[in-house]
Amino acid sequence: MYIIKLISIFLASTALVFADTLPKDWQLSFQEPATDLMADVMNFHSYILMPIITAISLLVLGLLLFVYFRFNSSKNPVASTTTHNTLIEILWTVIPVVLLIIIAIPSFRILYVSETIPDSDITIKATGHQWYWTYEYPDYGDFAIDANMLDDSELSDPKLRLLETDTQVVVPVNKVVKLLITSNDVLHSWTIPAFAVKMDAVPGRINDTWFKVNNEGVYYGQCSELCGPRHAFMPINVKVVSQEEFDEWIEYAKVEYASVDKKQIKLAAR
Ligand SMILES: [Cu+2]
Repeated sequence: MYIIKLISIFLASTALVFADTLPKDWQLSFQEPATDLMADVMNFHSYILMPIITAISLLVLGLLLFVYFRFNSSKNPVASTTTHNTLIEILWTVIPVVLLIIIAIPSFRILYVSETIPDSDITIKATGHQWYWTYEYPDYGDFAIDANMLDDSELSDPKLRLLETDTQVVVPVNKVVKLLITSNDVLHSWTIPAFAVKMDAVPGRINDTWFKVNNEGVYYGQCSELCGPRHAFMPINVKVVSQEEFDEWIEYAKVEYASVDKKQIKLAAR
């Protein structure tokens, strides 16, 4: 068990070494978690799944090596004719069942938390299009924001390739954001790895999920449902700011992204 503990500490530490909101060269593990949910997912991975997977792999490798050396034809010229062993057969049925139960309990807990939306402070609606996302803030009036990917020539940092968009989803820090997700054409998926959010955008249907980000910063994700030839070019970019900055941004956004009232245009044309 000591070696399993060492391995799991190593795996957890790799996640810390590569901590950032962007993927890193040679990154082996998750991005730093930005939500409590993602921290739970990472702990589940590092302290339950990885030790079990590692132990099973080592056990199978050990058994293979044992059989290879102990029962090769030079050491064991006359093969045994044994066909059944009740005790071993019961063990190799019961042990995997117990392991699956050990995995299932924390897994279902995380699934329940991710599917149960707490009282939300703000609601955002995301609509997937081939190939960009539109965001609406129904609590704050009638405006919509299109977020298109920036071309390589427009980037401030080459590391942001395929991640940076011209407009950002702005949300306040430490607030429960309820996200409604739908699509205008084909299946897309709204994903931010650091939030543990991945929700399909389905035409004609509204899915919902939520996140509460613990730290200010910019978080990146990409469409995660193969949606067509430009699937890789519809990234997601969430800027998490203080409540004051968010209030200021909302005032700016209401004017900057206001939808054009067609009645007003008609009246003006008369
Ligand atoms: Cu897509």
